[in-house]
Amino acid sequence: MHAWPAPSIPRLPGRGPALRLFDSATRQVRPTSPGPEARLYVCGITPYDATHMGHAATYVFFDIVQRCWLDAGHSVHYVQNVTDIDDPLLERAIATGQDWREIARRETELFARDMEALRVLPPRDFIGAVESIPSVVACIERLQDRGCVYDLEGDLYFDITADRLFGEVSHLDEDDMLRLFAERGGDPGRPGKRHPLDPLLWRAERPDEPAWDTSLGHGRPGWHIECVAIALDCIGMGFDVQGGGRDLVFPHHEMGASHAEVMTAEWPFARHYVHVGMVGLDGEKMSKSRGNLVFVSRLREDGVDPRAIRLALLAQHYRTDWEWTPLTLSEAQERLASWRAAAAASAVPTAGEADATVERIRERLSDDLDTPGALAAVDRWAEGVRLRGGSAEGARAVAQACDALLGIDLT
Ligand code: 5CA
Ligand code: ZN
Repeated sequence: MHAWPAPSIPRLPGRGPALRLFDSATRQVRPTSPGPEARLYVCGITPYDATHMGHAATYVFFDIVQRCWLDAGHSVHYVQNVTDIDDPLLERAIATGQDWREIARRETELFARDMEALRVLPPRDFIGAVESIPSVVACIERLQDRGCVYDLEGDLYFDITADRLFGEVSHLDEDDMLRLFAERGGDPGRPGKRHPLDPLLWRAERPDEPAWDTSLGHGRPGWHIECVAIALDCIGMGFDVQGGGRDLVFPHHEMGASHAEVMTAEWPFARHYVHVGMVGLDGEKMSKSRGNLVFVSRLREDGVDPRAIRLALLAQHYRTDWEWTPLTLSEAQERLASWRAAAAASAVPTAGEADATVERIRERLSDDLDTPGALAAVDRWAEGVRLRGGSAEGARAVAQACDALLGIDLT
């Protein structure tokens, strides 16, 4: 698949500090320690509807991860999947009478336009589930060689008892696992399974469902193995960060780690598992199935500046759950106007203050992506310029840092 065009990023003088991030598996903020090339996998969309603020928050925060690594002197190999075959897509196709492929194509294209408008750096590899079917099949065959796959009426399941470390990502007790598994696409009650939590690797063909002819028979991939196959193909075991919204901690990222570690007999799948809090509306998680959505594309159509949308997201700490309200957007619009006014100012030289602001942005972001702290530093600088004036040189330095680190172009 083709991702979207990359925005340009100014290079800042000096280097940013090492990025520290909260890892769900070890439940602490730890330094990331990438090699010259940092490896990032973020779970992508299931393209059956437009990009809502929850999706946008997830991709904008991982965009900050990438920008921090670039600023710290790493190159970044960023991989993102598109779950372009799965139950929700087929259900939407039946409900609307459209072809599932056409829905997936159209919504993926709209997502790319939204990401471009939000100045999100594109992944180097942007890979659909359908195009990764041969890799998925190879992964399932490797798991079969390990003796941890069983057949139930043609469907293939992974035996979670093969993984001694099962639970290492989510640390949930079994009751919570069972509840979340049922809520998030699992089938704990299916008769004949060895363990209720065993996840589906391969789904045999059903009437009126698409299927692919493979050495495993006629069928389609399960969900978790899709991300494992794509990640291992593109960036291999032990990559730096696997990311997504918090709804993916269990079962998706738990199962992915389990599949990959049993398959390769290596540990870990990812060195950090990083999760963005849920964005809600009216007290409920924003989701396609609940229908309580604010879409990026709708706001753009209404003429909202995408930079204000981005600033509205960055005003939250990525780990907290929060609600989108009209005030979230109006505050971001005011902030954007104040920053732009300061960036355009050029009077008394106060370049020192500008340099301190740039260092403060770097320092706040490297501390587990404290975007509210980084935004407050720019607010203080803009307020200083408003009260006392500022130099053109200082304004350029802060504007470049806003562009490079926060993805906000103040021109
Ligand atoms: N295709 C799978 C991942 S492999 C999937 O979860 N697709 S999705 O379209 O449902 O979500 C895309 C990304 O947005 C995921 O990382 C998901 O965790 C995140 N996400 C979904 N809803 C929200 C929300 N309300 N708040 C924050 N992030 C969300
Ligand atoms: Zn995924």
